[in-house]
Amino acid sequence: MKIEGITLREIRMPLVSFFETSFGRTDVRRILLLEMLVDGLRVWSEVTCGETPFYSHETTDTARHILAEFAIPMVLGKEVAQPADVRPLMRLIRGHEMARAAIENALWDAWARQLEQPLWKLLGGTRNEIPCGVSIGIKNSVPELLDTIDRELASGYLRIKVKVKPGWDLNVLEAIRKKFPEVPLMADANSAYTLDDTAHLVKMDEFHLTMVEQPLWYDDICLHARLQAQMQTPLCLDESIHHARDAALAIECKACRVINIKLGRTGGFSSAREVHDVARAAGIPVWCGGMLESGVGRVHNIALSTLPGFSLPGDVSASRRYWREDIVEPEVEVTPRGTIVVRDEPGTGYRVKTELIRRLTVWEQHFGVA
Ligand code: OSB
Ligand code: MG
Repeated sequence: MKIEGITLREIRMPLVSFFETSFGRTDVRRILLLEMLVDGLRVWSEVTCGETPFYSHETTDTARHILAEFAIPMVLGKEVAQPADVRPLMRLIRGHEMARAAIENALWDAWARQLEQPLWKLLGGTRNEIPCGVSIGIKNSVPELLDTIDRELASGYLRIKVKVKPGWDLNVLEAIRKKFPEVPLMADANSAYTLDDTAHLVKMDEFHLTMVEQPLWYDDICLHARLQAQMQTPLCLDESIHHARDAALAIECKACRVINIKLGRTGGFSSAREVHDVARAAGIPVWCGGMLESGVGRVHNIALSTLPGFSLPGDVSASRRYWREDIVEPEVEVTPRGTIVVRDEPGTGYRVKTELIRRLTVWEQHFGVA
């Protein structure tokens, strides 16, 4: 496969409603898309970073810088036999997994289309229908949150994740449990607590949550083990897992009992699959996290979620939860049983709406053959 050209584009897409976490609120997404020309075939991927360096160090602007100045020059004009072979070409880049992931993930789609096979099957996927949950942000009031949960459950979603932070946690979980005693429920803190909050966090045990996600520091693995030893509720790591060796360390020191795998945060399909394999060998269930992706990133998340270890509902939900109009067709839909049926067509199985993307584009930059 020869990488003949790459185009970077930033598109702006307003969310249907704001999304708030312990680190802030997002109303409009600034999404970086990558279009790659491989052996005459055009394929797309999404850089899944946020606008701010509050979830990870990567932002829309740093990803553009790293891709344009470093990653793209390392791969442009190069030939690779398989998508994973692009990783050593970029090995000098430390961190910036989301930027590098966009290059590898585009190649996966190209490879699958060349082989006329569905991407999910090439990855080793074993399920053709994936279970879906929703991630619900911090709202202006508890009644507003309860109404949102009601609506999402009516749409069929199989588990509810709510965002928590000091001041929006035990009170909120208590209100949810009063109205929805049995719903599979979890809480994501995005690193809003420290070990000094242990006694407070242990109180979450009474709400029989399926897990608490990343309560402590974004860059910590093993101090989470001290909290896990005090809590009955399983801990799940998100922010701090970038590679298979992070997963191995977390499992070895008993820092978590579940792992959230994000395709961008782990650096692309091959690294995400390595994290999956380590977790699976240790009997640790995984699920696919989301980054408020457009359809381009979302359909890659669907393919990843077909691997056998993804036994828990992920944050991969329908296009309409985020966008008035998504940039892929068909749009991603969730069945009344709370699942996404995986498409059995070459590549991702979705087409990219290039005309709509052109209208949403705020800048573009071409490298090699345009
Ligand atoms: O921590 O999982 C997270 C969104 C942006 C940044 C971090 C996270 C999230 C979500 C939303 O929880 C998941 C989604 O619906 O895409
Ligand atoms: Mg998270």
